Amino acid sequence: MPRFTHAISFVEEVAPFVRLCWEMGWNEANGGNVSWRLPTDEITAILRRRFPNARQHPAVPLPQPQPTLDGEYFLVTGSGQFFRHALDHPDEVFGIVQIVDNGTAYRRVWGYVMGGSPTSEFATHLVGHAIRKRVSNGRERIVLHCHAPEFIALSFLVPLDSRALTMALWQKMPECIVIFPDGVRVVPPLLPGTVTIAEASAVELEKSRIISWSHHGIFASEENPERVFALVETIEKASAIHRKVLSAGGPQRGIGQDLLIELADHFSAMLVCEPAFLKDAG
Ligand code: 2HA
Ligand code: ZN
Repeated sequence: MPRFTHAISFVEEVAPFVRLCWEMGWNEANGGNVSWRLPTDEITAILRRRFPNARQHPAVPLPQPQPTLDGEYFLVTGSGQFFRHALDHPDEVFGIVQIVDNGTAYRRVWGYVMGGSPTSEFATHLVGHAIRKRVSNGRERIVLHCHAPEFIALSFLVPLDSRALTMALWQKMPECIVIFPDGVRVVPPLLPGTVTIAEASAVELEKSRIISWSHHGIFASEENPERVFALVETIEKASAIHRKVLSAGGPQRGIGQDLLIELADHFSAMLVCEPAFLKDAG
């Protein structure tokens, strides 16, 4: 495959991952969305240099003000856009917006060339960004929402309970407790794109980078496209193993509590936080 290039380095970096999400079967048609909080100095320099005559767009009010994100720039997939088209039509699939007016509105600054606007889930993404920016001291910058099939399947098979889901996944592969010690936090089935699901998600995002929108998909926060992809990939792999095990009659055993404790100790330098579910269970 020829290397993908783009005038905006952030589009060049994220678009191949977005396309890969479609290839993985995680983002059919217009399913899913991604938003990336860009470093302000870098993106303003790029926009000034590459698009000096960009037109000023009007401010659009946000349903939930986010004062801690005022002034921030976000690269966001457009409403109704297909992940499959990320490499062929990046200027349609993606746009860049800036949060303005003390966090009460956004305005488009680049992209969405066929018209359009950020994803219908943008308000929820901003809730996620505001919380995870604070909790991670600014490390986490990108939110990815996918309809990962094995992960969704589990919401029909296991209790809608954060501990039960997390333990089931941790017990399937040694990597899991190391890669997501914060666990997966479950949000009940709620209407997508609403303030209600955003508020329920906010409660869980205080505790983990990863939430399950039950019967709908995964919503995960990380530092950059590579890392958020790897996080979802690992969770989806463990979900597939768990689903296979359930399909074969259910687990006869799992990676035991002692080995989970050893794993968390041995790789403690790599963990983003203490594995709270493990400690509570022990
Ligand atoms: O279609 O995935 O959650 C976009 C979505 C809504
Ligand atoms: Zn969705």
